[in-house]
Order: sequence, then structure tokens, then C-alpha cells
Amino acid sequence: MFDKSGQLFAEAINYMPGGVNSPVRAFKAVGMDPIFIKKAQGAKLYDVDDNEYIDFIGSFGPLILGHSHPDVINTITDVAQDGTSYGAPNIYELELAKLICEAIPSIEKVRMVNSGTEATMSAIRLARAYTGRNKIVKFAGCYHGHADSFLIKAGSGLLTAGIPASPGVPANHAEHTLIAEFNDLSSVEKLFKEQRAEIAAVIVEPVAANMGLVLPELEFLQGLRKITELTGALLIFDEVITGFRLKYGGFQNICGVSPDLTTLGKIIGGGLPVGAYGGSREIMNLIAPEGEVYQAGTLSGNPLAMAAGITTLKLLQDPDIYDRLEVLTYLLTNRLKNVFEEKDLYYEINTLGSMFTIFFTEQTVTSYNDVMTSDTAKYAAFYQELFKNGVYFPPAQFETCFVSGAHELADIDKTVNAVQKALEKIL
Ligand code: HOZ
Repeated sequence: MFDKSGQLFAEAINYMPGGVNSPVRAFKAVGMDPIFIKKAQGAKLYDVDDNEYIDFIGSFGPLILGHSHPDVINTITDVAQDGTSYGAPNIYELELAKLICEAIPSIEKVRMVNSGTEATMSAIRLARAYTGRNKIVKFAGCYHGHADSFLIKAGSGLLTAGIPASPGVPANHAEHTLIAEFNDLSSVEKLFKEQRAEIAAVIVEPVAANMGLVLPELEFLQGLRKITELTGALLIFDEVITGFRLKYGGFQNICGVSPDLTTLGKIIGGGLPVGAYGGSREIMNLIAPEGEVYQAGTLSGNPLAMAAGITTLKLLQDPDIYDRLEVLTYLLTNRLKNVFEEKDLYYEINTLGSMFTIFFTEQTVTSYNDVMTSDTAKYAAFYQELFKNGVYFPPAQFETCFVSGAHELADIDKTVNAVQKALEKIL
């Protein structure tokens, strides 16, 4: 049933580390080998062995409209006829920049890059330059891409693999990264009490989505705003995942807390490689060529990613889309809760908008420590059975599931049935 994927993987490990180009897709945490995807359409993935899956990853977030949305594909195909990269300004980057600035009031100017990692890495460089300070505060379990400063107590693949700090990051670099606890203001206050004059920025996923989904307490985000304002540090919201995911704009439009800098990625590129960071004119004007904070990129603002992003954002301007996503996700997670209750199994489902995570734990999950109580062996067993029943969740406990505009009620039904069968097998 996985013959071709198996053969390809056996070959791939000779040519690529772990046979993959990003660790979270290696399936190690769930005790499996990765499958090779041949095609994706709507809410479905098809592998090279012609197995079909209902996809709840959506490429780890970008594909809010589902795979191969016809408008996005037409845009990419049309724009490609005129070239794929110019190394010069184009109309699409201007249009996407305007859409982003209009949608997120805290962003007056934006710089396009090629990934979320580039966005966060550049944002902290900018924060350091603006404040003249070196240290940053990040939260255990939050993931901001793989730049050196962020690879300490990070979420996503590092949390999954149990890597507390990546080798290769010089100690005198890592010492500038201070770790606080998500949803725990006192842990932030403590760091500021001790090192206030040295802290350039606090960076946070306003909704933590890289240790599984962990919702923020509003007072926590408000508190971060207050502390940074009082101390002259910048507040950076990493909205690479939440940007345009929960409503048109950022999570900041929902929670009413306005950061100094915002990082974006995923959805704004419509499924093509992209990232962006933005903030007030005053801060962004420090970026070269206006200022001296250097950051550049050959493919930054390339017409394909920009145009795919524009088409995606324009489709998302229809508010019904977010309502539908929310209803579908509610129906799914609510029915899943019933299934888990019936099985008398300890679990916790965190959900917000079109995002959700199932944790195998007895307690509510509002912090990194709660996340760590989750039974990852049980998740792996559950995952394997779910997968056999054609449902594709993230192959790791510490990721988030995404519902897309292409999911239908029939997909929800099939998923609930698959979960039911999976639980029967593992109990
Ligand atoms: N932010 C994604 C993981 N949560 C990135 C996916 C990857 O690392 O491949």
C-alpha cells in the first residue's frame, strides 16, 4: 500500500538528511516513514501509491482555501507567462504590501521576504537596532523559525525531537535569548526586573501554534504590551501562522493588542514561499536602503508569490469564509469531543477558529508545562490508525491542525468515523 513511497524514501535518505527537506515531515515522532505526495486538490492529498487522505495540515498553514484553488492556480499560471523573478520592483509586491497595511493597522510599512524564518530573524535585527539593546525574550514552546536566536526551548520540530537547544548556535549568541513561560506574565516581569536595560524585544506567537495549539489569555498579551511600553522594548507578534488565519488581518485585530512589529508568512503567499515583517514607519524606515539595518533577498517580492498572495487575500475578503471555517471546525471538534467522551479516554481539544489540536492529557492545556503532560506515545498510536483510515493530521503532537475552505461536511463525517475507528484500535 506504500510501496512507491517506501522505495522513494529509501533512495531519498541517501541524498537528503533524513530523506526530507524539513524535519517535521519526517514522521519519526509517530513511528512511520514519510509518504511522497503526488497531487493535492481541495481538502485532499494523494500519494504516489494512489492513497487518498483528508488533509488537516494544509502545508502547515498556508492553504486556507484548500489545495490548488482554481483562482490561485490561474493567477500563478498567468503571472508565470511574464517571468518568475525580475530582481527589480514589480506591481504585485506593491499591491500585496498595500493589502497587508490596510488589513493590519499596526503595519504602516512592510518588507517582503521568502519565509517566516527570514521575517522573524530580520524583525529581531531591526528591534536590536532600534533599541540599541541585544537581548530578546521568547517563550518556551513557541517557534519562530530556525534562526540562531530562536533555537532554544523552541516548539515545532525541536520540541518533537526533544532538542532543547540546537548544536551550532554559539554560546555567546544564545545568551542573548531569554526564555519566559507562555501565559505567565510573572516570568516575563522577572526577566525585565533583572535585565530591563538589555532587552530589545519580546517576541511571541499571540496564539501559540507550534507546541500544539495553546490559546493566550487576553491579560497575558495586554501585559506584554504594558511591560514593553514601560521599558522601551519592542513587542513583536509572530503572526506567521495566525496572520489571515482567524479573520482578515492578524490575531491582533481580534485581541486588540497592537504590537510594534509583526511577522507574517504562509497564507500571504497563497502556498508559495513567502514571509514579511512590518511595523510603524518610524521603525521600518531603519531598514536599508532607507536606513542602515541591512536585509536583502534575490527572490524577495517575486511576482509569483506576491500574485498568489494577492489572489488569496482578495478571496479572504469575503467574511463568509471565516464564518464557514469556524462552523466546520466547531462541528468537527465538538463531534470529536463526543467520541472521546464515549470512549472514556483522557484528552483535551484546544481549538480556535479553523485551528485545533488534540492532546492526550488529563488536564487543560494553557501552558508549555501542560503541553508536556501530553502522552506522545498515545498520539503516535492514534496517528497511525487515523492515517490508515485516510486522515492526515500533523505527524507530531506539537503541531496544529488546520481546516480549510475546501473541507466539506462529508470530510467532517469521514474524519469523525476515522477517529472513532482509531480510538477503538488503540484502547
Ligand atoms: N511552522 C511550521 C511548523 N509548525 C513549519 C513547518 C516546517 O518546519 O516544515
